[in-house]
Amino acid sequence: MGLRRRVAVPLIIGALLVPSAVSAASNDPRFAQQWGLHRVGAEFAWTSATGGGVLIAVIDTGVDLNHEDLKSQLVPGTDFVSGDGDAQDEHGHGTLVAGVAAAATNNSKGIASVAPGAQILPVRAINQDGVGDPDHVRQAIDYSVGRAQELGRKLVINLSLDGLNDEDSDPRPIPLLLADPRVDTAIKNAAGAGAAVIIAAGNTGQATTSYDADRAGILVVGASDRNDGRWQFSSYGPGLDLVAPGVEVVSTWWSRDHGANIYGSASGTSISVPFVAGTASLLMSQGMSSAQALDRILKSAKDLGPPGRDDEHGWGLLDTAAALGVPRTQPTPIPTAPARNSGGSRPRTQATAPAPAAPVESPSPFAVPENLNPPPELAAEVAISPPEGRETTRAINYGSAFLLLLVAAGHILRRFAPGMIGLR
Ligand SMILES: [Ca+2]
Ligand SMILES: [Ca+2]
Repeated sequence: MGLRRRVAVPLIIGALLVPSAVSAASNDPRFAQQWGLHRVGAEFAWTSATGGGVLIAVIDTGVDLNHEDLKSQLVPGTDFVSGDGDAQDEHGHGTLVAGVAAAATNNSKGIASVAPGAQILPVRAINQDGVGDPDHVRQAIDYSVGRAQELGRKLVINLSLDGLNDEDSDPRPIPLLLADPRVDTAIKNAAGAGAAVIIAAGNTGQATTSYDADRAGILVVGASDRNDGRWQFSSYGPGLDLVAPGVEVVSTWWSRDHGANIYGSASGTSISVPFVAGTASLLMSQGMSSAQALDRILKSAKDLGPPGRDDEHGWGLLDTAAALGVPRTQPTPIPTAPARNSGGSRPRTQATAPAPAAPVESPSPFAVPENLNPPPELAAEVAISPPEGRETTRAINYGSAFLLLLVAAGHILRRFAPGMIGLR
């Protein structure tokens, strides 16, 4: 194989989820399923800030502009893929990312988010196949800076994108986005203009080097699991700044085949990034600069692994509550829409039906390796770039729970059935 330098959205997507219990902190029906949100203590942070006045640019596959749990959160964005100004998601990835950061919260629909008072700027730079052009990403970054200035908002840029393996480079550096000089320049210009830029570490599972020692205003985020360990496919190394929940994270979703207002679960460093982007938004809404916010995020992270910074976990696990200086006591409903405790149904299972992430061979140098759409026959495979740079690709199949979940049939949970498939 020759050089393959593309951008990937490191994510594995699950099936639709049935609603779950109601919480005192939020009446969003899936709130109880949001283990990642609880792990970082976001609901406690809402007592201090919700992100008002901050724009989170989701530079991705677009966002479902009509999603019930997102549409109130959006400001008009654009589309650098088709150039038609319509940032509608045609893949699903961007909708998942957007929901974690800033889905409408306490609206009795769907999920809660880290920064419900922030607004989302949807910018489509990755196409329906998960493939993008670095120049589109560059344009999207520049555009986001301009939009934030136009709107008088502080800016956080969510880049749940990653270069796929640069096979001429061993070890692979992170963030590989900086390998493209156009994207590198745009990111650094944005950071220089006061934006916080949050980038996925990638899902290679490999040790990496750091691309660039000078990453002021930029954080590189890996994925942690429910046990607060590094997710096995989360890239790591000296370029990693911290980790955030990235396994079976529930969020808003879009799929061409599964109707409107859907939800899914996702695993990957892509879905970790918006936890950090949301937290940066909370801090910046309190008047911090991006530099101050990112510094606070690192200093308040919960140390994991060997004491102090280490290459597997960076400075540790994002702790949104600690970053905001808020104790993890009984959360208070966010002020905009008081929560009500209506008793709710029992939590239901969430079938994680990871969807395929085979990196798509493309003439374009950027790609998203996730395919979020479970095929109609209810079986899919997930491909994850393997550790050690081998040419094998781990594949995961999922079972037939998908439609059963659609009818909320109860406690149905199909776990991954591991398999192997060779790709490229
Ligand atoms: Ca909601
Ligand atoms: Ca540590």
